[in-house]
Amino acid sequence: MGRLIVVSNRVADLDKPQSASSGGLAMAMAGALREEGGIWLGWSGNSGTENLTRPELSEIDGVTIARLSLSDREIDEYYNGFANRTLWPLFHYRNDLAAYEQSFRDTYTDVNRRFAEALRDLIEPDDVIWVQDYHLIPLGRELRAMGFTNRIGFFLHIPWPAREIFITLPQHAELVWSMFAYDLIGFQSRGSLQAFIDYVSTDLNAVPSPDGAIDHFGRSLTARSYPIGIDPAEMASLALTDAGRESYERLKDVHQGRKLLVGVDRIDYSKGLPHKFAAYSSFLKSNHELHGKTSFLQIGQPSRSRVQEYQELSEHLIAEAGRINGHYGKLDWTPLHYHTQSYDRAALAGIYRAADVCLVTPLRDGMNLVAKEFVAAQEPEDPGVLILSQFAGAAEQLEDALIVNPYSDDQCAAAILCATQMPLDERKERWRNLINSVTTESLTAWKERFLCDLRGKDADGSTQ
Ligand code: GDG
Repeated sequence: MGRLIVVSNRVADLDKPQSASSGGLAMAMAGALREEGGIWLGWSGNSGTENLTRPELSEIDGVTIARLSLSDREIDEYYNGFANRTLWPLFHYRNDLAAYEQSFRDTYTDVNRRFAEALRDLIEPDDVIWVQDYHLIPLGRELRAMGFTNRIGFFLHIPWPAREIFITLPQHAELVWSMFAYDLIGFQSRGSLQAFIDYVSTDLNAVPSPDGAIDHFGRSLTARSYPIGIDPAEMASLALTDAGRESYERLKDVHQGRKLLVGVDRIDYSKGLPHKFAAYSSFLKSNHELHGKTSFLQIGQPSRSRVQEYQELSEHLIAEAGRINGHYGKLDWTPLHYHTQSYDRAALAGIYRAADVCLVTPLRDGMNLVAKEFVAAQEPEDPGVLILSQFAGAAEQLEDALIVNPYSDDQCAAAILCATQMPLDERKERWRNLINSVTTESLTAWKERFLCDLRGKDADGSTQ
């Protein structure tokens, strides 16, 4: 069996697996590669003029890590530009925020070509190549142009938007054309897969077969949904480490006699943080008798702080948190604790375990791993309640959460009330169903399903 080569924008610090800087994708890929072995290529996170075409190689846990540098201009135009100011907002239904600058698009293409060049000397004939996420959509096309006939798969970690949104991207046709270089494309949810199929059937007149095969541009691409998961046993045991117990016990001690609500998000407009604060404010407004009996700890992990919208959001949230505490706080009660710092994963697991309610209310999210991590860290005899946005991919699987529309303050406030009052029997029953789903659709299951489908195709695109 050929080796696995994973390519993503960034590579994680495999030697610091519990570090706070590792985002959802990095955590997921680190777990998958550790089990599988192989090569992981990505940007080092540094700017520089060295290692631009020849990646710096190192070996950790049987995985070869290949790190590329980007120049300052590339970081601005490819990473902060086309990836995070064009595709990210658009794919999260914020086409009002999407910037369409030619230089962004050109540098995005150039950097994808550079990633392909960096791979040229690493690829052997039997290798399977698995490209991750929106930063690298055209990479498969670049590799095909160099003559590689290996099996190449692509997984999109963020939502694929509805056709009406997607076609506002001036280069939509070119982007989809480049996707037909892949043998297999994975989406997080049935909703995202359906949106992609709507596009190819409407704009390309292509009709997918029942198993997801789409023939067009002289190639056969298979498109399916592969909901990403977590390692639930790891999360449960992290909660019981010394660091996990310490954060758990501190919170239990400080919030004795209160219901503790918790939220954990990157500071990103897709995560719906202002709406979440408004919903909590509305809950406080209509439930005076619960003042002093509920506290909300929101962890906001700083993110993409070189992009203006993120700076503005960050300032807005600090002001809102101050407003809520100024309005509702008492001498012995702070209604909202808003922490803009990162915790290591064990501390985070302890925080999840101490929470009575977890609020996961993105306005749009490919999957959302926090929802699954919260479920995995619960105590089976006294589990907390998950409140989950209907617009997170995770809502397709975690049906026993309290599913809400994050745009409705009233609905979210009602869900907070319901969650804080929920009887133990109902909490246990909901949690049993949630943990079943998190355990069955784990990170390992996700990786194995995708790689099995990717490896199960002949190089010419026909199914074995
Ligand atoms: C993208 C997609 C998809 C957060 N704060 C801290 C911290 N985190 C960790 C969480 C979780 C991860 O970051 C966030 O993952 P999400 O899935 O919630 O969101 P994105 O970063 O937007 O991830 C998303 C994901 O890719 C995977 O495919 O689910 O839809 O947008 O693991 O625990 N970790 C630590 N300290 C923090 O303060 N250590």
